[in-house]
Amino acid sequence: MATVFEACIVDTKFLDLVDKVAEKFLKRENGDRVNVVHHNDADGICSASILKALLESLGCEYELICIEKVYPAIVEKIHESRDGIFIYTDLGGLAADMIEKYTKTVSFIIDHHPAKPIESEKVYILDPELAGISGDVFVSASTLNYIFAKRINPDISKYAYIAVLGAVGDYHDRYGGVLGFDRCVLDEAIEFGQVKVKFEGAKERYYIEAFDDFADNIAPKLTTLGACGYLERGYEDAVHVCFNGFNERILKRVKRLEELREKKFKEAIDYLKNGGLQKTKHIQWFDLKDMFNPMGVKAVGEFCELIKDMTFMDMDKYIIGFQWIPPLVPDVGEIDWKGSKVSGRVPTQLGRTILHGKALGLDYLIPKASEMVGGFADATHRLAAAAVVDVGKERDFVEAMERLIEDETAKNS
Ligand SMILES: [Mn+2]
Repeated sequence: MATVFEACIVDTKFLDLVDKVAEKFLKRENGDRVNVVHHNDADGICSASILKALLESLGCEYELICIEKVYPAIVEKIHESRDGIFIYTDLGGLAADMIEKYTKTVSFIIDHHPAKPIESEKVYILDPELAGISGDVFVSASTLNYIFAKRINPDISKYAYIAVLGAVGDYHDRYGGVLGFDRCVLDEAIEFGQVKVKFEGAKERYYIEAFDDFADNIAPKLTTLGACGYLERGYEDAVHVCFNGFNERILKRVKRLEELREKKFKEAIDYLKNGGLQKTKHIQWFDLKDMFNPMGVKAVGEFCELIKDMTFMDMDKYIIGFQWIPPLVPDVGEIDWKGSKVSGRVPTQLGRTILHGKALGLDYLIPKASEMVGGFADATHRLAAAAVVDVGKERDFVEAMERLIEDETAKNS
């Protein structure tokens, strides 16, 4: 039977990929335990929730493992103590080689970030980017998981609204409304009476019936639970919320975490204004070390975003922030590696120069610079990017990035 997706899409390369990976999964999943490794923001949490619904419907034994970043020490630790098969979701697209190295059985990567293809009997990637479709614009990880899960069990359609929440969590409504495959899933959610659309000026808002609230109010709370509340396992509440809505206890927790973030961000701004902000020719950077503890490392990215246009910042310099990765990962245990998360952002003015092609984007600079100091880039876009490096390599990273910019400037002059 043709689904709504097939009916409206000319190029079926992506749907063929869904079929191929779903078949591989069904072949492997018989009785095996399934370990779901997912990201800790709203999209990652919604992805995990959709997979949880699928795995329960199949009667699988499963575990949800929430992580912030993919790096060798954590992947090794996840695989060394677990049997069964693995699904990495909303992360891992660029880490297929690393994941293959530690996989004894089979790993699936269901991600919408840029991915590196791999020919392997152990690792299978489902990623729209590998079919020439932008995962940043047209397919959230939760939409992708929804399409995958529904291909295996059509009953998953009762959770279409969770995919809408994830897409909004990743700001896929930034052009006025969700697009592409996100839109196909939205249409299903509307058809099944789960979601209604409200038009507000030039923007659509998605009203989620089960929550009696809008997706753009709900999704940030899921991210707060998962990211600000990472070390206290707030993501477990967030998964619960996807199926049951908020209750008073969880709303209180969200509020407390929002207040914690506000206090920590104020302290960090004071630190930057009082000598914490360092400058090179093209870069302004800072190292927060464990200043944001007990918040997860998404915090440094949100912080860069918050300060990027503040008056004490230079309008024409790249922004690089570092935050230590907590050595104790709640679902995984103590990690035998000291890492620092790198967040890159740009002030709006420099952003315009980059979009006009007159300055290098972070999608080039961050992966290159992290490679030069032995680190790993993960999520990379032109105006926002992240990586991990060894603690102690922060200054080397900034110098490497500065050299890359200098080389480019010399080429063009
Ligand atoms: Mn995502």
